[in-house]
Amino acid sequence: MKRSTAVSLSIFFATLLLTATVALLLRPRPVVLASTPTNPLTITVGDAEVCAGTNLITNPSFEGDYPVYIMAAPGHPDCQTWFPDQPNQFCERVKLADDWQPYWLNTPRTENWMNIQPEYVPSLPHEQPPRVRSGDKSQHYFSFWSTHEGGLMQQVSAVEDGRYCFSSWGHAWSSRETLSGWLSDPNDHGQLYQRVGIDPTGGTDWQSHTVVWSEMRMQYDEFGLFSVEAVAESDTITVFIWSKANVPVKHNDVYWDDARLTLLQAAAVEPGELTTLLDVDLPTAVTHTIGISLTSGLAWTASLAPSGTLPASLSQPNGTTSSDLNLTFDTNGLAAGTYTTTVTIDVTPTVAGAPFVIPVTLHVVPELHQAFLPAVIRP
Ligand SMILES: [Ca+2]
Repeated sequence: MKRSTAVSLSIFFATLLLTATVALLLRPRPVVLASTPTNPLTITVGDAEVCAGTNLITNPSFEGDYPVYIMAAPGHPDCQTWFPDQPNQFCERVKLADDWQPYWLNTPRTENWMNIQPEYVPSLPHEQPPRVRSGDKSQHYFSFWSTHEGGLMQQVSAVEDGRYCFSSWGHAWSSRETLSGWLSDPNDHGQLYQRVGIDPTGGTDWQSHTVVWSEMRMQYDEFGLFSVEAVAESDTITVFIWSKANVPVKHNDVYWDDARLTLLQAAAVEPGELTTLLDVDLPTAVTHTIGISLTSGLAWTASLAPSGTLPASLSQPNGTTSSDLNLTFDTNGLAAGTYTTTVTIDVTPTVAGAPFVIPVTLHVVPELHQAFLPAVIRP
């Protein structure tokens, strides 16, 4: 070998080594953020829904035309408009299923791969492995060579004190490089976790301490079910679908389909109290109706306080469906005065608000003047 050829080859291999070293150093590092959970990688695929009952979610299958998301004013700096005089409401990277709202963490961003706004797109049936569980689409979002924390939410009307169950099927594709079959790499992935949550107060802040979250886990390549329960504290609740990719690998992609929100158990009793005013000279029989409404699987029992001074009776002592319960008493023979008792309605298994205690008061007066009315309830 000529000396010049040997030198050229040395330079060539040195350049090759330098290029490889630089490429290795410049690749996105597997930086794991402080809050990374320690759960092992799990693939859990169930086939049964856990939230029984009527689905209260609008567009639970994440269908629709997926237009560019227009954020409510004042918008967000990540949603740049084309014109500087317009608010930042045009979220070009966010193409969403109808009736869902996006949310995402936007800080810290001290590196360009940190906490980006995920790119939201529809996923279609022809993709492999299957990314759609039902219908024509699922909600897909991803962060490319970057991390994210965010997802989707929806506000839903609720029965206060009702126990709700929220679930959604989801999975992720997380891998440093593109493997055959577009599968996750179990040895080099983004530490991508998923979970679902409910804010029982109906707020839209996914970082609020009031949000009740399911367990989080890595659910790669196959749909698995995430679910959580919470008792509504308002007439609106908010459901959240969440994911967090901790390592900025090439593919941090998330897919969600078939969300369910159901009212598991709730009971309500009306009215909250009963008051009657009667003339002692006009004795009469009185019937009040108490409305009991409850979801299936619950039973109720009703009782009168043993120490009550009002001699009353109930039309039935218990039931297993929504019922009208009649409370009856007769003022014949009652002297002028105030008589009281209490109706207690208990529910099993117990639900929020139970037992329901209804104070009952009867005023028997010597001369019932029209001036008393309509301040009190007459039978
Ligand atoms: Ca779907």
